[in-house]
Amino acid sequence: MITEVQTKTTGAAVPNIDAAAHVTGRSLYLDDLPMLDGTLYAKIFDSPAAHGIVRRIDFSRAAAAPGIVRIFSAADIPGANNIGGIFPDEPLLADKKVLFMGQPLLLLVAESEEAAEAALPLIEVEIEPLPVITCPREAFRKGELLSPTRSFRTGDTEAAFASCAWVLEGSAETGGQEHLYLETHGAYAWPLENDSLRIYSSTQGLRHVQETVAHLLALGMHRVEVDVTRLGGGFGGKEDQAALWASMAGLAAWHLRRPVKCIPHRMEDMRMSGKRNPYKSDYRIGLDADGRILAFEATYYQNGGAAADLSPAILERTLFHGTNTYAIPNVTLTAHSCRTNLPPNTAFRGFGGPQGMFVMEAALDHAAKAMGLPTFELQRRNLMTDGYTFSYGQTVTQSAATACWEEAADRFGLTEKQAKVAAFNKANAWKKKGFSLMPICFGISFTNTMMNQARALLHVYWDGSVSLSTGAVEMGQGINTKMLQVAALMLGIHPGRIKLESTNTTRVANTSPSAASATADLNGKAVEDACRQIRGRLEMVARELLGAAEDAPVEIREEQVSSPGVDTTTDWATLIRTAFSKRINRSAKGHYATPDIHFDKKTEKGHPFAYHVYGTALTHCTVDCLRGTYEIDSVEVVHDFGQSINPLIDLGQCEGGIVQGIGWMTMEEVVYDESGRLRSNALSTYKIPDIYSVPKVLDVHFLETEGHRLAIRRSKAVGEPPLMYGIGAFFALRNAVLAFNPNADLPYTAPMTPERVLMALYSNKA
Ligand code: LUZ
Ligand code: MOS
Repeated sequence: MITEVQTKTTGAAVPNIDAAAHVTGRSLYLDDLPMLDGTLYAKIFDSPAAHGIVRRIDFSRAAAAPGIVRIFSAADIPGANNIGGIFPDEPLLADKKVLFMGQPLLLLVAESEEAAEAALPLIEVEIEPLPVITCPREAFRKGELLSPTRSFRTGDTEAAFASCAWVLEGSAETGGQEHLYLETHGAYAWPLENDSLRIYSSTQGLRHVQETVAHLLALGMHRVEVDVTRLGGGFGGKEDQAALWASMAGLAAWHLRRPVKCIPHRMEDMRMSGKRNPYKSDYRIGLDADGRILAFEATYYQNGGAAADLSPAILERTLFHGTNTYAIPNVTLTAHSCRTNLPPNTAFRGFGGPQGMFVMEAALDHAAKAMGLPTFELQRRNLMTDGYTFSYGQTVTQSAATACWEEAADRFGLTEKQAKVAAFNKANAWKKKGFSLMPICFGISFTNTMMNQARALLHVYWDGSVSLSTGAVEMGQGINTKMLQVAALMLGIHPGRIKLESTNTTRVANTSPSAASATADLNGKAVEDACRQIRGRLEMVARELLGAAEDAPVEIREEQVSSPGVDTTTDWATLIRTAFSKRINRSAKGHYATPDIHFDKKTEKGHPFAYHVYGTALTHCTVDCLRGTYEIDSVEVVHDFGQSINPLIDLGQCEGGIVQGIGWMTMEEVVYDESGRLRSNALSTYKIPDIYSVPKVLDVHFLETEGHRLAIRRSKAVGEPPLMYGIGAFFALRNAVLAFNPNADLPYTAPMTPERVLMALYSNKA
């Protein structure tokens, strides 16, 4: 398959530059940093109650325990006791009131991690309980909103419903999802001279960490340097929430003037950190007799947890993706961000988009079943084409929705496979197969226009080697390899000459988080800008060196510098040494801000996305109807990568996203009990996909396409969109259950765990 990928796209199959270090264990993660003498360890004491008033907290015995250096409480914070990003509504250390189980109350700092852990049970706390809310609908009924309700509207749904041949309504639910980055959260803070700190953080968002720590300590941001080499995964979990751990380490290092490490164990990380927002939603869909959707309404109740975190932004993306890839003339979408007594939920690959798309797919499936049509017929009839205007005002251009769909149906033999599934189900009493199609459409850009900017810093050294810093964070997604490719292509030199530096706030400031699938586009275009500046200066030097005319074009390719019609070349190293002797600047700072995008939150209209990414997945599964267990037989995809700059890396992102999406839709079940306690608090109780649950066939075909001019080298963003193919697994499984028991009671509630499947197989709809 990889050979096919290579020949079918323009990109180079440059291996991930981290690959060798990863497989030999030499890549450096936060906890691999050499330890400074005198390093202390910080442990968080977190709330044992989900909601209540702190009546008494006594840490005198813990403070006297061996190895304890100091215990910090909210009173020790010199500046703002806040880690909230969008709203300042989340204290670093709770004071009088706790809002979720796992909320930090105290910070223990000790000479060793063991000493800190040993002292934790010596802390005494009395919390007067208050009522605990875990359900977003209940929170909504009680007026507990994290941010104002938002609505996207186009056309007139009420009038349209009156003229529909079919109107169906119902509810849909999706669960949370634990990020389960292989590397947990963490930070290592070093006090520096002149009232400064350096923080090594496992974060996707350096700016938020820098700002939070600075303001916590009542410092200017210039006194806090944040450095990131790489993360062992982020998936959105470290977009904003990394600020907690960095603030803890920073607070202690600041007071004690010693280096402090704060890295949670897996169960602490799972207990204290937020996850993908669960949603409960209602929908109403209206269609004409031919199955064209005339009207769609949805109301989303987002489970935000106890503080806003990124939930209001996530809510916005739910609205943007509420109609997925369908052209619907009349739309009303309403979204509530609801405050519950759970850890604040946060960004997770897809950022509210998958939650919105699931509701749309549930409504379509509901309608198809009522009309006696295969769901894919309704999906196909409603695919949007160029000229459709989304409820938020952006008009579709370069839609690849139909192209992906038709190619998938053709290439993977939809009609034959449909017949095969029917024949299998006829021949087998206790095993049933199901399949589904899942078309996706995902908008690329931060929905907050301001965030769509990036910078890069490039130095060419005396020997012609190159140092490249960007605002992008490498978290396993291969961003550094892509940035290196962009620079090598732009400068016309061998990739081996270029080194990607750590991400550091003193080299590239005011970064947007590596998120929104936009990191390669934004930072790559900033790299292009820096390279263009350097090339412009070098070309003047080259003309002189080659004896070319003042306006002659100069080529730098494969390290050779030439000019058409000039009978000589020179090499890159010579060019650079000459530039040096002529005292030409060989450093550049690149900047990029996505053009053409805007959004007006008052009218809820605009053009928020640089472009959209499209694709279609065909998913097959087999259910064991005695046991309720199942297997995903195949996921076959036609995906719109544009002109992939690195098909190997993009394929990896696609495969990983699909498996993560299937996990969310099928086996990953975040469970909090009524007291707000996380029951799925370890890998023994929270099941993520393993090698056995990966689809046995995972075939990703690259759509032949032009790409988009706002995508880096026309290579479209790939981080998040493939996750939503996983939604297809839910509907494939649902169809298999219905093949066994057409009267099964099977609400649109994800995840479709084996337990749910087993109960449904032998259930009866009232
Ligand atoms: N983060 C963010 C994101 O702040 N805004 C977004 O639109 C977004 N989208 C996806 C992932 N993270
Ligand atoms: Mo909620 S537990 O759906 O009111």
